[in-house]
Amino acid sequence: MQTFKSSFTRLLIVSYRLPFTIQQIDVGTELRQNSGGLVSAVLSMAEQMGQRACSTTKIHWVGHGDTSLEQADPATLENDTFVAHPVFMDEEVHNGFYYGFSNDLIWPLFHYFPSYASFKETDFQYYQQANTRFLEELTALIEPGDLVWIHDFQLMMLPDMVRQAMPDATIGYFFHIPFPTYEIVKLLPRTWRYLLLKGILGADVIGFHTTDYVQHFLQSVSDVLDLPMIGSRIVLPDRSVVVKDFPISIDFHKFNESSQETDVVNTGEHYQQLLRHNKLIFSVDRLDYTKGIIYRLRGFEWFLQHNPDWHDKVTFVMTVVPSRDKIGQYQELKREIEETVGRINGRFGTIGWRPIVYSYTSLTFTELLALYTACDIALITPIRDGMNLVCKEFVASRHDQKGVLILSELAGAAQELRDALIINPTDTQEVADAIRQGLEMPQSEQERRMVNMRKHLQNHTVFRWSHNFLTAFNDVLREQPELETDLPVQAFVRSFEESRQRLLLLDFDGTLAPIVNNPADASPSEVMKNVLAYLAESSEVVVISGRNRAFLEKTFVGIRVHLVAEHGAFLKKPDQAWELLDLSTDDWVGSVRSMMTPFVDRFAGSFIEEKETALVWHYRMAEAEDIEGQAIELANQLRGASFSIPLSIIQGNKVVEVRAAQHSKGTVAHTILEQKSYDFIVSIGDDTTDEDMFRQLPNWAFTVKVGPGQSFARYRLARQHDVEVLLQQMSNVLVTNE
Ligand code: GDG
Repeated sequence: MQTFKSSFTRLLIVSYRLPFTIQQIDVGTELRQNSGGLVSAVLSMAEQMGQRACSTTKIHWVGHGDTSLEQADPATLENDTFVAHPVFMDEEVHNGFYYGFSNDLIWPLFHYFPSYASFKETDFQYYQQANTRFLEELTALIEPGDLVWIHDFQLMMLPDMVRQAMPDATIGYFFHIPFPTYEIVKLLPRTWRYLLLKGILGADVIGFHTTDYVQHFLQSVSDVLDLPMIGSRIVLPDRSVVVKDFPISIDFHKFNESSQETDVVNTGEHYQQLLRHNKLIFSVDRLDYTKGIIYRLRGFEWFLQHNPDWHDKVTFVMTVVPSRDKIGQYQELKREIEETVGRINGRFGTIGWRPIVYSYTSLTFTELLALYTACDIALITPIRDGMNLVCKEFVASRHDQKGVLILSELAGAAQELRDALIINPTDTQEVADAIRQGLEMPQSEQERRMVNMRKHLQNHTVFRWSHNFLTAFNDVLREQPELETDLPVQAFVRSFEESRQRLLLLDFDGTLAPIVNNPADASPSEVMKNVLAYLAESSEVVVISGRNRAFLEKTFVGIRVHLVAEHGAFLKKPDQAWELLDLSTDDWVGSVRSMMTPFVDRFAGSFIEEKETALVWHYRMAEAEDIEGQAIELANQLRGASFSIPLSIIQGNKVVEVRAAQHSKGTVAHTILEQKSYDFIVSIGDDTTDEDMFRQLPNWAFTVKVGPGQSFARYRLARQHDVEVLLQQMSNVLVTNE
């Protein structure tokens, strides 16, 4: 597997936690590695880099440092792979930033526990101050050619801080926990959510574990910052940001191989002996309410209650790793876990059998692997989890291709490990059923599932994760490209060039002319006017605007374009007078009546009412069972049919009403399309009123939305200026052909 792009001289990782504790020893200090999801992932990556390590390729890691280390000799803060850069801050700032804002607000909120979230203005200030402390440490460190990779929810404001301080820096940001839907983000005060999202957007590449989290993030950015998005890029005024999913993983070979080592095998056999060769269920997680430990216990209890034949034959080894247990909520959770374990063991246990072997401790790597390999089921049931590496490690450890993974659908990993028994952790019965299914699963099925999952993990390792993240920087555009769009420009221009009957439907404000404060001052650039004049010689160019007739006439004087004023009420062809577009024709009435009549015939009691401006099918008195379905059917038939003018079809209370549509950009587009048959249509607009126009066009037409926001259009141009560039490219191709 390839590693980094050599274009980066050094890698600077920034995370709340340093990947090692810096411990006082007799003479000075030394670095010792910690455990943890992020740590495991980056350490694996570091190991790979370390194989080719020389002093210049060391990874610099900036992370929070205990104040006791302030006096440490910097020379002792490095090992063969890393240089550690501890960030120090006042205890009060740290408490508000870490325990407060990060762990008491963002963590519960982003894991969908809003009732656990504590919103404190002072904590937000501490969060800003702490992020600034990280910035200060970084500023002293960054050199040209460095890649700065910032991690996780504790440092959401840092990317933008670095960007402001060093506009040319290359910055990556990875978010390790779930990014929730906008409904959750919206619970944050307006300024906070604005500053947090803006903070993240300081990066060049932003990564999440799953496509869902990416979508949620983009939705929040769109709602809060209203920025245009082109494919996987968010377009800012001076640069664009790549946002993508990068599912984190593990070092497959490390788990596959280490699990076959003698001490692991011996420890596993020892556990099996101690537990009288019962079937083993295993789980390990940090003490946290997101991990679903109580639900898991309830699932196991339900299983025992309904499966007495399994009593005495199965043992659940449940390890909870101490974490944050100075916080009241966590102490309460620990108490509840211990009470529940006690109750279940008391209820089902016997002198010779303890159904749950619970420990509140952390395991050595050997013990962890021994349990991964000795167990029959890994029971991983978080209520929310960004990814969850434990389940991946379990699968990678099963070189024997045995064992069953029961996995919560609410863990990011469930998107990848489809051959697990996927459960919802709050569904006690489902968990219990999965336990039984897992215990009784034939070996051949275990193997089939395990082989598939192992294949996936073998191909999607942590090296691939970091590699993909780093290569995403290749897609970063440091300078705004000439044309920022997802339109297949070449194919588009070719199709324009090859067509004979061309129609260009163009909105005015924000499309042909930049938006300005005083609407009277809006005007297309000279370049734009020339291009329009040129295109109008061989194509039908229609400017469709909400503006009045006088304004449009004055603005486009001397240019032979068609003008549509007041959202479709008036049309002016070149050298002709303005005409009022008449929507009052009742040509449509006969056709609509003939579509409604079969329904009247079929459903006794229903009838057609003919109003002056509308035709209505009433079915209140009809008694057929599926009458509502029939009403939908009629409305669909009407919507699918083509009439002389656009109609509005409304499904009301026991009625289907059809009337001529009001003037809109859609009605005028419809009228224009009726007049001629075109073989090329492009429609460009930035406003919600342009959506009516997009909807009226055939699905092969090029409909293009300018700027941010939801749209019915197939394509997008990021900025108004891009319209000019696109139209220029279209006119260039005609010039070349002359
Ligand atoms: C975040 C997200 C995301 C656990 N207990 C022991 C032990 N561990 C190791 C495991 C695994 C790691 O800790 C836990 O990884 P997770 O993925 O479950 O979660 P977090 O560290 O909380 O982190 C999470 C992760 O970031 C990565 O992006 O997956 O969703 O919350 O490696 O093996 N290791 C040892 N003894 C233990 O008792 N030796």
